[in-house]
Amino acid sequence: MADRQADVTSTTGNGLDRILTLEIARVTERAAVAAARLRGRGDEKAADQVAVDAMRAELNRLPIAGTVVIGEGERDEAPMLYIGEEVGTGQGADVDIALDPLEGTTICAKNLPNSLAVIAIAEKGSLLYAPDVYMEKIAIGPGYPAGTVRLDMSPADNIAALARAKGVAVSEITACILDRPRHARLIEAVRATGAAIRLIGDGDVAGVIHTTNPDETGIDIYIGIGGAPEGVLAAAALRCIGGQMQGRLQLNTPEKVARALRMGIEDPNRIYQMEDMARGDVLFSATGVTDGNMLDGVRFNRDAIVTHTIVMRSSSRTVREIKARHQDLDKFG
Ligand code: VTB
Ligand code: MG
Ligand code: MG
Repeated sequence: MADRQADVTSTTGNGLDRILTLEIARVTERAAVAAARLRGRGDEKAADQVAVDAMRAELNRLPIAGTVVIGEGERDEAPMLYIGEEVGTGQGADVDIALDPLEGTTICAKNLPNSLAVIAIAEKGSLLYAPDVYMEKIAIGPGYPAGTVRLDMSPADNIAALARAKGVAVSEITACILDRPRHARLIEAVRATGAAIRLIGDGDVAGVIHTTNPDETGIDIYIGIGGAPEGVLAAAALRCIGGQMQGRLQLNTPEKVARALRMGIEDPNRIYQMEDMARGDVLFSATGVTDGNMLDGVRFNRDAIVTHTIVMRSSSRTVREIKARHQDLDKFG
């Protein structure tokens, strides 16, 4: 019996236990439902807080000895799910966890598309321990030759290379970029190529994931500077679905360089490949909070709460979509 239990959560052999693949769906489902109750109420902090509380409660039921390595901020700054917090029952595999209980708090508060509850679980030591700074990112979906896009190429060259690899005109490429003043030059450079831009208010984890299915989402490439934690989460997702991504931390002050160094980052200018940000076996789950291009938001029906989740595992490259009808409504408070 003891052996059996150990087996259920072992990280040996094929990586993380596959049972967790389905278990983590519950974690994002529950966070998404909590946040969705506050959709469109204009209160991002409240929505974020309920998502954090809900995610933590469900996470602590998982048979893992988990450590949050990408979380809601460094200790003392965030009340819960801070970097270094231990989660899970403590009985089970030692794993690292990256999470964002509500990715796109503003989107949720305004009830705009693509806010998500997200989590990634990986073998100990296999996620990039990134400080909460900005990261420059570039990502495309699967099916292109390795190195098609690169952070050390100009935006115009990247768009041209992608169009060539896809076999379409540059004008048929759509880039997803966060709508920020810091991207004024990037936006200008991409527009000058003739490509289209989907400007998003927030939510670049979704932006990166959307590149994996351009037929459905209309997005071919994600470019620009967003949060480093969101970069690691996006890399974890792409490891499972397939695709290419690079990231470079924006360590532009001595204080940030020092903080990164304390987290083990010695070269502040390093370009990280997707595999450097999320190695080994990785499990990823995202549940839609608001309606989006890939996932529906939570529905509160009379007799059930309906959630839409994508769960995946890198070692098998399995991608599952789970539409769940939750009828035990008390569970969600
Ligand atoms: C992005 C986006 C997030 O932060 O990472 C962004 O994906 C970057 O920060 O949803 P700024 O808002 O400061 O530009 C979010 O918007 C919030 O986590
Ligand atoms: Mg968050
Ligand atoms: Mg976020």
